[in-house]
Amino acid sequence: MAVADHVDLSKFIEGVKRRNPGQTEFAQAVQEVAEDVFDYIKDKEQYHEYQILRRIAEPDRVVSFRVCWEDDKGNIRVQRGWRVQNNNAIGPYKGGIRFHPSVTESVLKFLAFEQTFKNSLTSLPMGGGKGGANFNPKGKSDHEVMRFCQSFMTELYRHVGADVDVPAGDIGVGGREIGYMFGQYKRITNQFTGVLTGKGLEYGGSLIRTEATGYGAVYFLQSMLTHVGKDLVGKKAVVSGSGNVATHAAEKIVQLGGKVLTLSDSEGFIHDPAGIDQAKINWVKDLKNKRRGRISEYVKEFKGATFTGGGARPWAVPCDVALPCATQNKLNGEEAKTLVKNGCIGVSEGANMPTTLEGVHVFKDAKILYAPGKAANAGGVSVSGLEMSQNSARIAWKEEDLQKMLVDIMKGIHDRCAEHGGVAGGGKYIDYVKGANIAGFKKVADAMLAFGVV
Ligand code: NDP
Ligand code: 2IT
Repeated sequence: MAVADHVDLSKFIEGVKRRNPGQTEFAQAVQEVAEDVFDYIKDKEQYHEYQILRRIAEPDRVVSFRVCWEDDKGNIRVQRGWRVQNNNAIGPYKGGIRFHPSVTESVLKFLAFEQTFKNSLTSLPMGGGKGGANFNPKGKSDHEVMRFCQSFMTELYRHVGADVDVPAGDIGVGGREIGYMFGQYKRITNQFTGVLTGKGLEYGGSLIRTEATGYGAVYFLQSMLTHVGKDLVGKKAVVSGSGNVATHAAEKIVQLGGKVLTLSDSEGFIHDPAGIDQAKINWVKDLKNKRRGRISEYVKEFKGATFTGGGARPWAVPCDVALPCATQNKLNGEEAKTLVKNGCIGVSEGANMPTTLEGVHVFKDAKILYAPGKAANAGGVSVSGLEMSQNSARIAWKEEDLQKMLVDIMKGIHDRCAEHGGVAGGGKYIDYVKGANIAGFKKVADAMLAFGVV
């Protein structure tokens, strides 16, 4: 059978850009995967013949809908909501919901595409999806957030379900928002099912789901360091973000003997040369989750720390390891060069696609330990998968058992990346981007081959 234009990487990328005009984030995510997968499939005719990558890069469906709600002053507000169901070859669609003014269809398509590979890597039966809205929760009252979440779910409920599509949290969506959405789903459908993960412990949530993404990113970093005979003890860490993923990544670094120097938000970063210890991390969690404050407030509380504003990022602070845990494209080629120049040996991405394509190439060329988000931050969705299992079986596992499962899953992801990430003549060096892309692709691709052309 003809191989068509599928064999030429640049033509393939051109086609993705042409079919998805203006969707730069989506094209970037597809390109990053295609750069590795094209090489892998070059002598594997079936994947070409069945246009597997082309099909994974075309979401199964994108649902877009209006979300109307009333603010506290009685104004009617209109937002746009989406659910992108990218691929369900290996399990129900699964992936978070993001509420942020920067949310667009392109952003959600990139996230759903990435999620497909990430979920495959976890070894659990989950397909890839993502959703969200261009709603800004900042400065909104609890009741405004509640009305928005209820309105969002009033449309979303018809597209999701415990065996269909199981959303969870992401930027701007935490325990509060999941509670409001779950309550509305239950009310509309009169069903108590595991339709969302990240739920409260009182109503079907799983222990360690809150911590899992940040902890997992550090476990992955630890596995990479172990592979080259090193560990985290005494290592200086630069962390970006100050939300769920960043604070739990910081916590695990401290637990494993490292020193955390920075945290950030969209306004800038704080640098605390004395180290951000557990008590300070608890203060930041409270600031963000309860008081919904800004990271700049840290310097009023803790002497010796500095705040750099204007949206500055922390990558010029000298460190041994770096964990980007904010959002996409917040670490560019120049910043990647600065990290390498300053002696950074390991980067573990808590966020999704936080490094630009140029930055990725800098890390790959420098051959440092570099874990892409789809591998490093898979701990969150993994424990979501374990939450789904517990909901289906109507049981609740113990914390120590879940901890062990998370550690095992992250180790498994590391080893799958290592299996496919070797580089000819590279010795012990593992290209984790290549390893994650190929291992994630293979499972989904083989399932799709089994189904034929559907
Ligand atoms: P949170 O909402 O808890 O925190 C988001 C953090 O990112 C905040 O510090 C926020 O700062 C910062 N941020 C958001 N937008 C920008 C921006 N445009 N520029 C700079 N900083 C920004 O979200 P999470 O911690 O859950 O998510 C962080 C990242 O981790 C995302 O990429 C998400 O997709 C990814 N992720 C999350 C998982 C989870 O389980 N929660 C699982 C896997 C990945 P500010 O308050 O100023 O907006
Ligand atoms: O990007 C992600 O993996 C998440 N936001 C978590 C998804 C999930 O379903 O737990």
